[in-house]
Amino acid sequence: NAQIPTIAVTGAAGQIGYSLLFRIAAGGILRHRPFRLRLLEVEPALKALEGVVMELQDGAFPLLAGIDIGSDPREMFDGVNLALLVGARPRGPGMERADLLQANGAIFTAQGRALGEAAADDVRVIVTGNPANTNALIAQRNAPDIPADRFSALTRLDHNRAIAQVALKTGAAVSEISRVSIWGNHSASQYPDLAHALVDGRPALEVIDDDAWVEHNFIPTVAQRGAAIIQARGSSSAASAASATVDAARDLLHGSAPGDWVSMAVPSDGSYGVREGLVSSFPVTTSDGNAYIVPDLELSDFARRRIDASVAELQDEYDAVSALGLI
Ligand code: NAX
Repeated sequence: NAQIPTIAVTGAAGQIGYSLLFRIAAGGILRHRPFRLRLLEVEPALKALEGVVMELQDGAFPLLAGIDIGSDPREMFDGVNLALLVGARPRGPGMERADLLQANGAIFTAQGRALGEAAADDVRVIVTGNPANTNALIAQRNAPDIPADRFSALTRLDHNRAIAQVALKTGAAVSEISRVSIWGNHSASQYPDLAHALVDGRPALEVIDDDAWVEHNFIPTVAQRGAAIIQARGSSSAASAASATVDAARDLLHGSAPGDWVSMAVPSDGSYGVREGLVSSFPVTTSDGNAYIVPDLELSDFARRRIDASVAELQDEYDAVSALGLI
């Protein structure tokens, strides 16, 4: 039935997939209408994925109208309205950054092309797999028939981590914290920014009243949270990454909260001096599947330097994948 929306998830047999699929199935993204899932994995992981499908069936989720699995992106992306690109090649021991970009380049050029050929006209694409910004850039550039602004990379986990740290510091409820921003790359160079954030309607920096904490505790804690979780848990953040992926997709389709914004890495339109086309994180409002960069925020010299440094890293990645012929 062509009426039923279809959500594709790649890397569906992985760690994030194991949390993500059940959140989606329970109505985390499309909340009131039936949908289908298309799950893409590499061939050797399809058997494990069959087990996940059995568990999804056993959830008896009322909105889950059907599940297909496969290893051919062209088939799995056929007619999809939302594609969550989670599967990626992790950095192995002794792997140089160029090797990582090349390995992921092979995945995201193929998936970009397949999306361009097969996805529905209204497709939206969110890339969670790392290096997320540059993987999104590669997919986008290999799908020239899909408008560039349909592609984004996930920095919502960083955004949520920033809210959590402010809640812990101030004792405020998460729901009282708004207008937190993540700028730049989803990497340790990102700039988590509280300059415009509010805690219960008051400027967060006034409520916190501790600039040293912001610079020396908040920023590094948010930017290096992924490493801290690996250290503690012995494997990388998965449930929180799945939760953030659901948040990002839900807000993209249904809209960010009035008076608030979210963070997403989107192809730059040149805003805030970020070179046009680079997929960089900005504060954005969302509605009906579109993200709009929040305009006219004032940036301090410190913010400017931090954003420029992270964007320089994105430019390096851009130059590297360009030299490899991936975009
Ligand atoms: P896993 O290694 O558990 O799962 C990845 C899955 O992707 C595997 O099952 C693998 O077979 C599959 N895969 C690989 N190549 C594929 C292809 N060409 N087509 C379809 N599937 C393919 O990793 P997991 O912990 O689930 O993490 C997935 C990705 O998310 C990683 O790249 C990870 O670095 C990234 N993350 C991104 C975050 C973000 O905030 N943007 C945070 C969490 C996470 O680190």
